[in-house]
Amino acid sequence: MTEPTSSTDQPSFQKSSTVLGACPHDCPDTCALITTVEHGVAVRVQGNPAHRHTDGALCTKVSRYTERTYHPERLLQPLKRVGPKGSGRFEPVGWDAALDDIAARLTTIAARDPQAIQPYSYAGTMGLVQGEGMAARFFHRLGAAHLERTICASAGAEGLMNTLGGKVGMKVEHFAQAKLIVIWGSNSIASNLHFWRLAQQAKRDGARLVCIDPRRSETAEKCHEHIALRPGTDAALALALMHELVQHDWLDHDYIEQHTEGWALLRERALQWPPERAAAVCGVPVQQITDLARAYGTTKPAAIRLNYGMQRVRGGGNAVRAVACLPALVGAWRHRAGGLLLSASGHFPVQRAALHRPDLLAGRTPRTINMSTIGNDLLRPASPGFGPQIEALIVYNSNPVAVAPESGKVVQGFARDDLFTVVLEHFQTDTADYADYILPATTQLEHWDIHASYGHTDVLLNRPAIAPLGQARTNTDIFRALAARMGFDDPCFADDDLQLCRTAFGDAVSFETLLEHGHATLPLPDAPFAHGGFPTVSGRCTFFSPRLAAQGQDGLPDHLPNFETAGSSPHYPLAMISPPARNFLNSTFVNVKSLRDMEGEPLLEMHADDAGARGIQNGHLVRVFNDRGEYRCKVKVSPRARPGVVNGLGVWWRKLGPSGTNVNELTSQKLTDMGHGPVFYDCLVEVASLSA
Ligand SMILES: Nc1nc2c(c(=O)[nH]1)N[C@H]1C(S)=C(S)[C@@H](COP(=O)(O)OP(=O)(O)OC[C@H]3O[C@@H](n4cnc5c(=O)[nH]c(N)nc54)[C@H](O)[C@@H]3O)O[C@H]1N2
Ligand SMILES: Nc1nc2c(c(=O)[nH]1)N[C@H]1C(S)=C(S)[C@@H](COP(=O)(O)OP(=O)(O)OC[C@H]3O[C@@H](n4cnc5c(=O)[nH]c(N)nc54)[C@H](O)[C@@H]3O)O[C@H]1N2
Ligand SMILES: [Mo]
Repeated sequence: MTEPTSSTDQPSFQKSSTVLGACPHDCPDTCALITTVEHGVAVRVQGNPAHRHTDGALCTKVSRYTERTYHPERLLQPLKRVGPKGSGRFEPVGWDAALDDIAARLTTIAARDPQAIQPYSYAGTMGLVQGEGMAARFFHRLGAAHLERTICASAGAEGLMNTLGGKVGMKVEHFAQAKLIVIWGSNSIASNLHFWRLAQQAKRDGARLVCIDPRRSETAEKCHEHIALRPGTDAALALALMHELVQHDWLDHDYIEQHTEGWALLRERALQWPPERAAAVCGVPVQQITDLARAYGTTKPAAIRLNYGMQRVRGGGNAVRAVACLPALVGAWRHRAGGLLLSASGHFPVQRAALHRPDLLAGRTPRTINMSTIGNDLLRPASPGFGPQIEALIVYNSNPVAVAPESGKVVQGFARDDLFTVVLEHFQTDTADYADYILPATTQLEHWDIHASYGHTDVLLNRPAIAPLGQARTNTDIFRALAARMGFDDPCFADDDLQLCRTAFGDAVSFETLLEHGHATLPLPDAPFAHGGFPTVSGRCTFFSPRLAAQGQDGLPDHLPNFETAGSSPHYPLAMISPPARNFLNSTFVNVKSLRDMEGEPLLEMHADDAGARGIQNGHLVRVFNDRGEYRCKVKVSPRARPGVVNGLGVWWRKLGPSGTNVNELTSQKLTDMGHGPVFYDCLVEVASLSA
């Protein structure tokens, strides 16, 4: 592993001590951690009370981090496949033998065409170092194919980019002073707990909370109002709100005049969306729309917490655009507790070029593969348009066999005998089952890292609390070792992890502050757009986007119906969404027993009317199916599901489900209107009882 550079940076193995860290998980909260270590063993992980966003509190998942770290099934030595792909049969192998063989295989493929080598990674850790820190340098030097990292947020990111100019917005702490909070496509209690604490504070101070979500989530039931719209109809709702703002003149004309562009055109579009039209599309009462419009038009300050749940549909980018126009119309940005937050990550001055070293490409421009269509792309033969067949896959920080859409295809691709697959992991996941080599990686308690956040605006440093378990090595060290074996001698491959931490923000953040406190706050204005100054080309909030128009797209936001809308298929009448389970994080933590026990088993929530019509009773084992595949689980007849929509929660490990599949057996590889994102929540199914 990488040696810490000075004795003060050594993890303490002797006595009881506490170590400052950061939660690595893909969650907007990016908490500051304090790990208590006794005799080299991490005994407790707690939230840091000195970090205002964490405020001493952790979610249930991460407060059990030691259970995950010391899990008896943790991978502690390199493994080589001995059974057929997918059988999960491996034998231990030494690091040198594994790395020599992997380097030799990659060298042979690269001699033909390095683009046949595909990295595949996402946000198993959000750390800038163990994420792409050394990996990007390795793959750039190699000339491997690029990966378009679309699986989560790219539609919304493009929507924001084309409206506000980037992933920027309100500072989360100011939500506590808002008088109206619209929680839009977010189950904050499950996925953004520290924001929910702020919303609670606002509620105690008299704020009204409105939740817009097809599911009656844990969050929706605690808000004053829940608007349970059909999946993929958010743009229609937003346009109807604009209609009402115009009709009642609840507009901030001065703000619109000075700080926006395209209002005349957007006004015309909005006037095509009377509440009655939107109500029919969204499947909600007209009055809910008019009431929300009145509240939004007349309450100051009004804040919108948008989340990615509403952009996993065909029109996801347009929907984010429509919602992101609202604060400018009422001048909500004037107040620090007004405006909108989807992601704050654009505020961070990450020194990507210094960290990732794209210059190592030396003029080469490898092809790009979209991670959301990995199923199709693994099965694609060589062709002039596509380039070479994918011959090798290096997976780290991701579990694509469980999380990528249309798993039937993904599994078929991973099962290819002529594909060489290496998986860097903590556990033998569904993906690891298909590897030729599994390499054991360190967890956050065992390595250095540095973190931005997408839900607040602080930088966090993570120190290693304990030595790597077993033979586990850091992601960075594994890529360094491969680089050495492949003769990559650029000095950047010698950078250790502490140097990479320093490189990530350069001089933009005081590293001394981070070393001392574990966190540092970016110097940002409280109300970033009170006087306009959006990071768009014009500096204005772009209602009409010249950029989109130049791409031949609609320059205005519009409602784009789902690919798979209820009523469009005689065979599959139910819309299925598959939002996160509270006690899992995507597919991470599914194998932690205490958390899995809390979730119970894979469940499909179904409204009583839909269940009754199919003779399904609570607890029945059912088949959920469409033309792409089939998934078996138990039904929970529940008012959390609206009529016509079923909720298949969480991303379970396939091998822990009753039929060895999960919800992604049913989702499609179609892509969103912007950002080439997946459409997990744009999916029709039918459900049949297996218990009757
Ligand atoms: N506990 C936990 N926390 C998590 C995660 C997790 O898996 N578990 N995942 C993390 C990740 S990767 C991300 S990207 C973030 C954010 O992840 P998100 O996917 O935004 O997760 P949620 O906040 O649960 O919001 C999803 C909500 O959107 C609703 N929804 C589904 N379709 C629609 C729609 O068409 N319109 C509207 N208005 N709502 C819709 C769902 O019912 C759900 O309640 O959360 C992170 N935090
Ligand atoms: N049906 C459906 N599918 C979905 C979603 C949905 O809502 N519905 N949500 C989507 C979203 S928002 C996202 S972000 C994706 C998430 O997809 P992924 O980013 O693949 O997330 P995880 O499933 O959590 O898998 C991350 C893996 O990384 C590993 N890991 C963690 N830290 C490290 C490390 O330091 N080193 C190494 N080598 N490995 C590490 C973990 O053990 C874990 O197995 O899933 C998507 N899939
Ligand atoms: Mo995500």
